[in-house]
Amino acid sequence: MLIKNDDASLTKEVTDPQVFKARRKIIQAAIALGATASVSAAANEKKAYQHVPIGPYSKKLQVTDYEDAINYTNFYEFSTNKKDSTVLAQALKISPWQVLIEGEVDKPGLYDFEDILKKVNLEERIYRFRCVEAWSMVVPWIGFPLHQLIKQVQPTSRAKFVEFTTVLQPDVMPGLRYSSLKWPYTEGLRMDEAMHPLTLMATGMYDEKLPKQNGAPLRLVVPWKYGFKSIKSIIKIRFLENMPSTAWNTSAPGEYGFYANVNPAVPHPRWSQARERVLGASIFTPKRKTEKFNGYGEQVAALYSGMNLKKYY
Ligand SMILES: Nc1nc2c(c(=O)[nH]1)N[C@H]1C(S)=C(S)[C@@H](COP(=O)(O)O)O[C@H]1N2
Ligand SMILES: [Mo]
Repeated sequence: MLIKNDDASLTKEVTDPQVFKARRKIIQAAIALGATASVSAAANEKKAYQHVPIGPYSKKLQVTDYEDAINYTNFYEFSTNKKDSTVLAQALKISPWQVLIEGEVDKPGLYDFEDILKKVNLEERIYRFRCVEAWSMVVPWIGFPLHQLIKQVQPTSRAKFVEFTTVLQPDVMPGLRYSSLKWPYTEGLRMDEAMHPLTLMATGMYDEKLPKQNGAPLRLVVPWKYGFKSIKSIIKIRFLENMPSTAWNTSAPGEYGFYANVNPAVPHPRWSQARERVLGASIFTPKRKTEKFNGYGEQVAALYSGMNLKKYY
C-alpha cells in the first residue's frame, strides 16, 4: 500500500498503515493455525480498531464491527432491504471493470480500473458515516482522494460539477425492476467538493477489497454528507457546466437535496435529523447527537460560506 499524501494534516490522525499491515499479518498467521487461534485474532482485530481518531478529526469513536458494516447495506439496485442487498450483491460482476470519463475534460476515455489504481496512492481513512435514515457508523476505508484522479484527466475551465453513475446489470439486479429510484443511480458534486481532500474514492474497507454490497470495485465516500451521496460501483464520471440531476433528487426533490450536507438543524420532512443511532450499539445506548457536517465542519464549512443551508439542503 503506497502512502503519499500532499496534505500532511490528513495523514497524521489516521491509523498508521504499517501498524495496520502488521496486524493483518498476525491475523492471517493465526488463521493458518486454526480456528482457536482465529477467534483470538478476531478479538485482536477488534481491539486494534477501538476508539481511534476519526480522520482529520480529534474525537475518538469506536469503529463499527466489520460484520455490521457489511451486513447492513443500502444498495437499491439489488434490494431496498438492508440484509437482502448484501446477499444479492454477491452476483455483481466486477471484473473486468472500466470507468468512462467524459464531458468537460481534456482527457476523456474509457479507463481500466486496474490502470486507474496504478496512478493513484491508496491510503486508509477512518471516517464517520451518517445515513439519512438516522443511523451512523465508523468505517476504515481504503481509497484515494478523488482529486488525484480529477487532476490527471484535466477538467476544462467550464467544468463546475461532477456526475457519477452506477453500473447497470439487469440480469443480477432485481431491484431495477422497481421504480424505487430512477435508474441508473446517479449522484453529483460541485467541483470544489469533488476536489476537497476529504472526498475519497474507496476501493476497500477494513484492509480488505471493497465487498460487493458496499460498492465494489469503486465507490465514492463523502464523509460530511448523508450516505446517499456516496454512490457505489461507479462506471462513469462526467464533468459538467451545470448541476446534474441525481437519482434521489429526481425521485423525491422535497426530501433529498443536491447538497445533502449532514445538518442536525434541518430535519428531513418526515423525521428529525438531530440524533443518530450508532450501528451495532446496544439498544440501551442512547442515540448520539448528530453534528453539523457530520463533525467535519472545520475542514468543509468554508465551501458553503454565504449559502443558506436550509434552502440548499
Ligand atoms: N448505486 C448505489 N449507491 C448507493 C446506494 C444505492 O442504493 N445504490 N445507496 C446509498 C445510500 S442511501 C447509503 S446510506 C450508502 C450506504 O453505504 P453502505 O451500504 O456501504 O453502508 O450507499 C449509497 N450509495
Ligand atoms: Mo442512506
